[in-house]
Amino acid sequence: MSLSRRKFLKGLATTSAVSVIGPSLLAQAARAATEEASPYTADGVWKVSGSHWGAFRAHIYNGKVTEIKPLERDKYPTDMINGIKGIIYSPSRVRYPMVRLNWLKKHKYSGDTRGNNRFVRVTWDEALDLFYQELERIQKDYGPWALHAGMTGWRQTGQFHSCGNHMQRAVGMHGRFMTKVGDYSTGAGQTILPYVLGSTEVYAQGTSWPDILANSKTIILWANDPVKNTQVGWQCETHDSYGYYEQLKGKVKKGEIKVISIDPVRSKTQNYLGCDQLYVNPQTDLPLMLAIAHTLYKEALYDKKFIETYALGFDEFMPYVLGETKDKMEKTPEWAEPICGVKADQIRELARLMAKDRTQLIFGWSIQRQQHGEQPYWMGAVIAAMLGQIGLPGGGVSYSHHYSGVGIPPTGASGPGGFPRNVDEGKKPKWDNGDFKGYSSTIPVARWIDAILEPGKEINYNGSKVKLPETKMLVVSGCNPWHHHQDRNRMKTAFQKLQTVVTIEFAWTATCRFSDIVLPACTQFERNDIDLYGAYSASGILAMHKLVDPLYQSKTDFEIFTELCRRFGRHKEYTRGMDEMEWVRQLYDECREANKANFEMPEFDKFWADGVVDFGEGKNFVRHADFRQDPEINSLGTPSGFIEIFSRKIDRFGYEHCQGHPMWFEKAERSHGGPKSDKFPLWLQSCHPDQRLHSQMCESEEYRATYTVQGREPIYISPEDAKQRGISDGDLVRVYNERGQLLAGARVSDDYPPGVVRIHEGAWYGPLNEKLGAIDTYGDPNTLTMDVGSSELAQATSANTVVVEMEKFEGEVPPVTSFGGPIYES
Ligand code: PGD
Ligand code: PGD
Ligand code: 6MO
Repeated sequence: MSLSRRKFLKGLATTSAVSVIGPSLLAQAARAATEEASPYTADGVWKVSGSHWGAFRAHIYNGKVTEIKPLERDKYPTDMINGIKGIIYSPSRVRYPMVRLNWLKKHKYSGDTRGNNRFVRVTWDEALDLFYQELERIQKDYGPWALHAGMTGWRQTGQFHSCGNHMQRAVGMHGRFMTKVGDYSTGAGQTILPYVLGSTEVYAQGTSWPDILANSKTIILWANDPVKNTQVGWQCETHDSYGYYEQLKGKVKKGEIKVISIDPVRSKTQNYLGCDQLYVNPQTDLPLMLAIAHTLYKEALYDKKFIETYALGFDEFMPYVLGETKDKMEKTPEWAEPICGVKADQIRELARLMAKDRTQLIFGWSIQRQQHGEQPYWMGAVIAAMLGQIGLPGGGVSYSHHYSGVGIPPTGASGPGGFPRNVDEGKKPKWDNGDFKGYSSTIPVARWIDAILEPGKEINYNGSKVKLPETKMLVVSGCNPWHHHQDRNRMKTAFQKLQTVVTIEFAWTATCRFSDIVLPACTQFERNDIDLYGAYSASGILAMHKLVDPLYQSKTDFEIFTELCRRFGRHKEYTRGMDEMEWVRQLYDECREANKANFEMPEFDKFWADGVVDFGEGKNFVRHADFRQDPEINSLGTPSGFIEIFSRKIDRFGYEHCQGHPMWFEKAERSHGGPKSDKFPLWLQSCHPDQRLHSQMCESEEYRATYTVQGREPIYISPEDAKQRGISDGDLVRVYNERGQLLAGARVSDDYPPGVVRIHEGAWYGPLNEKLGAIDTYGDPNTLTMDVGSSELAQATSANTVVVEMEKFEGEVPPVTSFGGPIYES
């Protein structure tokens, strides 16, 4: 690299479309070959399909799914396959188009009763007419700023029916709307890391497991539970990662690789691997990390040459660590010990171990879903830069190995495209009004409740100002905001202000309860589709055969929005004149064309009949190897092209809680002696569920019964904390803080240390009634979480910054109100 450029930069641095499988040639071909390729019983048929939980064969008899079993190729299927049938046949299915009683009868929006769950059944035509009239009214009386149709989430798999695309294309053909930037998963990480490493990293391919297994001597799983979290994938999951976990387990046992899980909780992965745990107080990883950096520096264990060649800003950062700037505290292990709860000597040992040999840092995402969540990710990159192993096989830092098969050697094949999300090129919405009246048309995703409550407020976001638009109407599809957002009582207050909420759903979630118009979508198991098999590995292409016809009066999202578009004469444009199977075939044919130079793919009919195209083994990949090889030619996407330990750009934003380099900031709430812990001594972590995908599958009755306690969501608690409160395993408990209260069932477990409790996110909210403060009868952790942005930079969710207290529940036990759908009125 040219010295002059480096010096220069250093200076700067500082209704069912296809109802019954008819006698079409296609369906006949599919049936014949599926029967051939799979065990066939005389009294039914087996069909191949796939899901977030993996690929499977489903047995259908008499129009009903009777059994689901993993596809033979899946060697490590998840237990959650057993919950799928219960999604289709859930008592909580949305059966008919429904309109909220008070909204319909009073038609003054009646926000005060929103959430009372009293609904009137209407016809499809009535429901769609109302939906259309409301869109018209909002665009006419207000403008695009008053409509929020931007939220997206974990829609079920399948590239054609990807429901957020359908909703946004159709609503977008009618008029513009406010949308969002970022997501709940990695909002802080994906915003900070482009400044530091030049890409989001969280959604990037990571070093392949064979390289890690062959080269790493130490693996640090930092706030990471991959054995739990790779059970699901954004596209149909192969579960091939588990083969590598198995090998890792063998190497841990033989002492060939040391794995340390830095986590307050003994995770599923730790229990599986039999690896070490380094306990850390919740939300205090930053002090631990700063003390590691201090040790590496003081003991001259860091790679000076790497820092000089590949990074900028070390000289601006180290004075903070050494206590020469800002808070004037030297970040010694002794300084860190009382905050993070790790003994100073242990911190030193850890730093030495990391520097001794090849070390791979692998972060999970939970620690960036907390206040100042940008900081641990930035600091992780700084430690990795100090260790000097970025770009080496089995070294450096990863932020993605627990996600969707990252680390399985990728084949490089192209996956099928999807149904278009946008209005076609050259076309304009019916209401062609782009005037947002000075409001921002895009807001950070987690700030949408702020927009309802404080319209016109200007907030900082990633170097710019965002003026929150006054939302009057929401359209929700493929996500469950009354699961995913924080602080239910605050949400209740906000929803009272809304005029109209339309939700398109197959499960009667709390979001439906707080809506005005609910349209019954069918599940993915009631439609034909196509998917990539293995989101990051691109292992193959999967046919998703419709198992049964849409139940009750449900329709595919495609059909629902075709009918909406018909109301303003744009249905032909919306569908492009194609039906479901024509779309699926086209997506396959385009994919086949894109792959033709490198991968053989059969003609569509054969693929559809076989169920899977397998692209074979992938090739190993080492993250950042090209940058290491030549940082000039393969510069990073950061402003300087180097790793930015100090970011001049961020520094210039002048933010309080995200400054020019990583720093420790105290949280608004923290256990173990932190703020508010005197009143609420327990940290509530709302990790991702072992037996659900967020809120999906909570409606699966029999499966839910395998983990609930007295019909409630479990709260995991340490034996010490349980004893102190007179709580026994299996007791019903009330969990509370200043924001809310909920009922849950106690599970006392040694995996949890004192001061830490867990309720998995996605537990269905079941308020006793729609009033503020009403107890949640099932155990949704977001009844208690705090709704503040991570910092001025990312404005991401801070779901994991929350403390609570709990007690054994005495008194009359209210029934669970979460499940079973609405109260039908006439
Ligand atoms: P899901 O439960 O998957 O959660 O939030 P998200 O909203 O994505 O909701 C998807 C909804 O879409 C379900 O209700 C499902 O029935 C519906 N749906 C699925 N497929 C279709 C379809 O084809 N058509 C239609 N019409 N509907 C469909 C997830 C979000 O939650 C995420 S990703 C994260 S990382 C966050 N995590 C946490 C956390 O760790 N802790 C807390 N406290 N809160 C969180 N919230 C966030
Ligand atoms: P979590 O389970 O919330 O997973 O992936 P993410 O990595 O966010 O947390 C992982 C670990 O972080 C836990 O063991 C927890 O104890 C630890 N942890 C939490 N806070 C701290 C802390 O302050 N310090 C330290 N050191 N450790 C901490 C989530 C990812 O999972 C996402 S975003 C999605 S959308 C997917 N969701 C699911 C799902 O819903 N269900 C399953 N089974 N799998 C999923 N995979 C994906
Ligand atoms: Mo997520």
